[in-house]
Amino acid sequence: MALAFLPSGFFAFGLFVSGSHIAVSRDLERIEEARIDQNRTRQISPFVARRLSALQEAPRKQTRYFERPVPMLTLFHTPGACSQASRIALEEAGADYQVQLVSFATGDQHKAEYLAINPRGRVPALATENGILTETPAILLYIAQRFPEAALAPLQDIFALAQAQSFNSFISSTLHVAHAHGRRGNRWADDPGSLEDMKRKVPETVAAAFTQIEENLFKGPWVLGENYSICDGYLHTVAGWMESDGITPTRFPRLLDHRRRMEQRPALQRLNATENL
Ligand SMILES: N[C@@H](CCC(=O)N[C@@H](CS)C(=O)NCC(=O)O)C(=O)O
Repeated sequence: MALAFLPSGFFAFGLFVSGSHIAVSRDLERIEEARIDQNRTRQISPFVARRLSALQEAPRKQTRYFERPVPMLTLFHTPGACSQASRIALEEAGADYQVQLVSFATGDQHKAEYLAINPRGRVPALATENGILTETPAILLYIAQRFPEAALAPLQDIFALAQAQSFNSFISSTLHVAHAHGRRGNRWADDPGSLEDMKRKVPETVAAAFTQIEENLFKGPWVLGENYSICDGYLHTVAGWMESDGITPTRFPRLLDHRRRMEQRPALQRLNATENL
């Protein structure tokens, strides 16, 4: 895993090549997919279009007989934000990836360079050789499918996979939105009284979402039962917001146990030890 900072390292992604290698034939398949996708991607961002052109040029200029470096997956991430869930999944997958830090303190998410990556101005975004992905549940599923050997989702069981998606969607569309009413109330209201009212309601609405997880959705010892999955890193990320949302974690003993289990996982320990982000 590599780490870089915005904005100085911002355009590094366009040029960066990882130490990982894949067979040329697989690479060419990806280039072909990227070519098919190119028109659509161009509409999203000129930055991505430039990246795809570089990809198309690359195999002709580089080796014919050997494996060649491919662009590294790049996660646009802000410490403490929901992008941590994607970071945990990449680490659990053993992926070769780099992190580009997006600083909310300096408003990086609203700058033109980042809006070219994600026009919604939010993290996470994951840059891949096929284009840029946003929205945590989609990124998590992509990682699970891209690294099937890591067994981060029940890919062969359509019902269990739908349950995983159901869980992640609940976090993204209900729990996270309730949490955002505390700090990002200005997405929905301007009146100071309305903002205060939304903020006051956060401990109640976020706790209601955690109650649903504790009592109904969480199977234990992991979210989906016996097997760890992409849902666990996502749960761990948002459960880490409890204290700042005015919720006492001991109200949710199963989730507290989950927090302890997560902290014992080597992937999380690696992340905490290297950057403590
Ligand atoms: N639905 C998106 C939500 C992403 C989101 O709201 N990210 C927050 C951080 S947790 C963000 O980037 N906020 C920056 C801002 O609102 O300016 C997802 O699940 O990925």
